[in-house]
Amino acid sequence: MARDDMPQSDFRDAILWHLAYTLGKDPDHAQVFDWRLALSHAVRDRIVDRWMAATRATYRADAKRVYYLSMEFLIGRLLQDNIVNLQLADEAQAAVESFGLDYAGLLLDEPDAALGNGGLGRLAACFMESLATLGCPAYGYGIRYEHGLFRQSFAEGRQVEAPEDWLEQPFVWQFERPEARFTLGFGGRVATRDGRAVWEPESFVQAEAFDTPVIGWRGAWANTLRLWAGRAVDPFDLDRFNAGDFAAAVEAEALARTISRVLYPEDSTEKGKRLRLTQEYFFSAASIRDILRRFEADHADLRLLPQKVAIQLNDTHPAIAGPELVRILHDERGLPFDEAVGITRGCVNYTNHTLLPEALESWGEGLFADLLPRHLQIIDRIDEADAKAHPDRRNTARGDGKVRMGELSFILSNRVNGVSALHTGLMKTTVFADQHRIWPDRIVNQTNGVTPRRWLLGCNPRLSRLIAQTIGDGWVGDLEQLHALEPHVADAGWLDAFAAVKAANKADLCDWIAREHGVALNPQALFDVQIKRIHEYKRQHLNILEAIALWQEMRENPSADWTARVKIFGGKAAPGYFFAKDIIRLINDVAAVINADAATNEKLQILYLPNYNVTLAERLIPAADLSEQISTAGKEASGTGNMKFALNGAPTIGTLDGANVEIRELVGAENFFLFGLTAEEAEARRAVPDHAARAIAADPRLTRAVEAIRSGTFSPGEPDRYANIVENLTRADYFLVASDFADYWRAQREVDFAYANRTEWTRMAALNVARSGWFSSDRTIRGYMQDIWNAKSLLGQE
Ligand code: CR1
Repeated sequence: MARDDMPQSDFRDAILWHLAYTLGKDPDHAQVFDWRLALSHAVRDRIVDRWMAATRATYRADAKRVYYLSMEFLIGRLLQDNIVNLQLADEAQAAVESFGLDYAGLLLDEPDAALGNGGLGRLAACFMESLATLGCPAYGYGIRYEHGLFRQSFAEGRQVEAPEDWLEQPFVWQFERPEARFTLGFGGRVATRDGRAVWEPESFVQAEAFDTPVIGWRGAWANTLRLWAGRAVDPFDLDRFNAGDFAAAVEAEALARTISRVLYPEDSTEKGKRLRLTQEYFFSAASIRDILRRFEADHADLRLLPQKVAIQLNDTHPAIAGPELVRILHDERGLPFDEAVGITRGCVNYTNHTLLPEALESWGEGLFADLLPRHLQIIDRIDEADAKAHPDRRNTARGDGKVRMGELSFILSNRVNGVSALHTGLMKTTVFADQHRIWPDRIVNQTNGVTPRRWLLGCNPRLSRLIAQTIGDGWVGDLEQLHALEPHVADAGWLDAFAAVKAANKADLCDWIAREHGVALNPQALFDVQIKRIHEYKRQHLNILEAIALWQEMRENPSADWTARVKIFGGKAAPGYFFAKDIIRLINDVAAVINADAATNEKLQILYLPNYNVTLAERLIPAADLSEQISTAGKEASGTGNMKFALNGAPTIGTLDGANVEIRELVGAENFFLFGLTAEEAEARRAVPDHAARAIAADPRLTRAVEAIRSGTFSPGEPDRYANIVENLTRADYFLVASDFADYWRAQREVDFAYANRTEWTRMAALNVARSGWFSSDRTIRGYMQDIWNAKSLLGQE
């Protein structure tokens, strides 16, 4: 094949062509890495035409565009996702195997792009995929972090963080756009000229765009994920270089690049805070300019902006986009201030993802004024006008020397949404009660969802095949069709097939764990999985306490008919969150002791898998029997892992929190293991003096489990290693671990009992699948399009 024979149709040839002409490799010497890149290029070629067609269709229709601004896009690996959405899986596999290569191995060679921390970032990635699937013209805007979330390993049970380097190798899916650059100012002062405010920044940085196409199901539509990278305005100082000061010559570039270097730098220091606010302004301001540039290319009247542009703030991180838009419209384009605010409010919407006070951003006004002096004036003016219009308003965006980003987002938004029914209700009665009273129509609910392409079709091919054999493949684009499985749940043969899928997935997981981690698991055991960020409110420590109590009871009564269990944990703790890191170490210490106990280890094993990420989730979820969703009620805004487990046939043990409530309603109370205080009861319980001590005293199992930690059973030689955890559990216990323990224990024993009747269990698991269709992110995005963005699908017009 010659260079001119760029193959259009034959996939095998396309791979060989890219191997030669894109990568410069001879097939005889190509490594897995080269083949994977060649395959990725061949796949990418099939995306480009559709991507351009979608963009052209959007221009032609002068359609309203959705802009999803998010500090995080936890996209994970893209090769398989793209192959699945283009329906190329069989072709790709055949081609790869024809070269004598292992297809699964090739897919796994891709680094996992961890440009997010957890649920918030992964939601943004699912939303991008659903926006493309639904043909809604949309752009994701974020930061192209050189180092995503840290890589986690354990040393003597403790979390060790190492930089993650996904960009050390070419990222095939991105297109660099050196021509798409904006220069952004920071600091300086605000001057007045001809009665108008003029911001005179002190320093400047450039934002350079990198575009990644996001292709929807069946390749019908593609949108753009545009990530900004920091660049110096003058990257190289030749005079300094010639004077021999080589480091100083590139200092500006190093500083500019710092902005897009890492995700969530530690914000416990002033420097960290400053960088974080710099990142937020950097990507929000670059995005606003890009949005305006695109709008102004075709429209002269800025008052049309709300008809053509919907901006979604994914949490408060991009909240500064609002004041930035006001600033440009008023200071630079000359619109009256109130009109600029009105237009901004017509475009911007805000999703709240948490009620935890420590996660609601606020900035000291000193820092804010130093970095964004003009924006502070604008915020003050808006806030004062609002205060005048509503004299009974209590919560304002300013005051106490702070800029509060939640309040700011609220007052500059057309719609504000929560992410589950319970969470949205709590927003109205707690953090935004004051605002809700004044603007009763602003808060709406959009319960989260997950994309079935990645979280069922891609990650669970066996179950997908069984479903397709049973009800056809319409469910992939219309997940509610899973309901058609329900009648089959009564068919013993079909249930056997369903059970066989789970067993095979578990066997795969066991093989991988044996290979990668040298641990042999009992595949007959119930696989009980808790994977998510480590946080006190998610209560991994409740789970490990239950494991300790169970182990103690098994030792006491080894011949009882225990249901064998493997408890699997995965998750990272924020580097500065010491309590969470203690929990990680405790789980590892407990695992070491329990796994070494020959009296129990056929019935109880504990495994903490390091470096939890999207790829690991894709491995674990299809093999899970039980989904742990045990947060303190009122604290988990929604959860999305909970939906992925249910969809893959793992019933939930959980509290009435976040979207658990809706999962339970849909799958049926009899197919969900409920325990614990409700959000209301939890609030009330906190007011009871000594609630923790009382709960512990009332429960001999809990007393004994806590005592084992206190006395050093899991930290021999260092009994006070977990003094902090013990102290917290027995005294403050804000997250009510002690209060919920007894009921959690009860529910776990119900799980044991239910799992022992395997046919009944399988029925329950299958009903979870059949009734989880509502949790597709396609449903969520339709909701946003209708209730928030007023955006239309352009499918069929490309
Ligand atoms: C919430 O904790 C929710 C995701 C996505 C998280 C989780 O319950 O599913 O958002 N919030 O909505 C968050 O990360 C900063 O806040």
